[in-house]
Amino acid sequence: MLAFLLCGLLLAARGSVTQPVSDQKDSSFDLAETTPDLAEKITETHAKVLEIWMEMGRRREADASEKYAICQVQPSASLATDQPRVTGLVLFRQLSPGSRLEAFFDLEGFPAEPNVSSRAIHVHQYGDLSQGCESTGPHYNPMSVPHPQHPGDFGNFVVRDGRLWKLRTGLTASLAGPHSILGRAVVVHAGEDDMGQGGNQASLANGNAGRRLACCVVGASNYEAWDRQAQERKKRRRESECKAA
Ligand SMILES: [Cu+2]
Ligand SMILES: [Zn+2]
Repeated sequence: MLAFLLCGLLLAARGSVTQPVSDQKDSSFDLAETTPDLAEKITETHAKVLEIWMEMGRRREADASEKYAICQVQPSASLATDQPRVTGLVLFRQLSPGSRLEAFFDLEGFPAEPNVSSRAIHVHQYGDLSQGCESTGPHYNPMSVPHPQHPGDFGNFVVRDGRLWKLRTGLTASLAGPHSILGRAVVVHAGEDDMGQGGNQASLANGNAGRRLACCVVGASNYEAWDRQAQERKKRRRESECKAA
């Protein structure tokens, strides 16, 4: 791009100074000597183009900064003693402010039922765990839309042998901008999300996902936890490929 602009400038300069000297036998000339004003203008323009180019580069770099977040899931403080105590991690990565969010869920402590079950996970409005997960408020809903269109409506997750281990990509929640989920809560529910199909008011507010088992506050982090889980996922994939072979 820069090379193209400079070539354009040089050609324009040549075009404008070639005409008056076209009758000379030797057409080579010193631009600065022939038209000092023009040479100065080209130098100025060159400097301006270079400055714009470097500014664009700086903005690109700033935009490309990846964001990471971590949420350490703990059983709700207000949970009855007969309820499962779910713990674990939810990790987030966003490659640039405008890109879709990736989230990795690693939770354990669900009842090890013989059948596979499904549990809802959402982002709730407040990062307030003072009354357990009950004080995290309703679903985070900055655009005042019905469930399941909230940015933190992560949907249902399959639980096998009491464990949930899942990477989700293409999520609309964000770690940047006015609707960032940083400082808000991730809530793990006892039931399944009806995805707004329950036919009642609650379905369009929270998907009738049932009791709040566990929760955490989303905090900014560096890349390390994300990279560790990526390594672990690679290792597991290799192991399952070896078993299959
Ligand atoms: Cu919820
Ligand atoms: Zn929702």
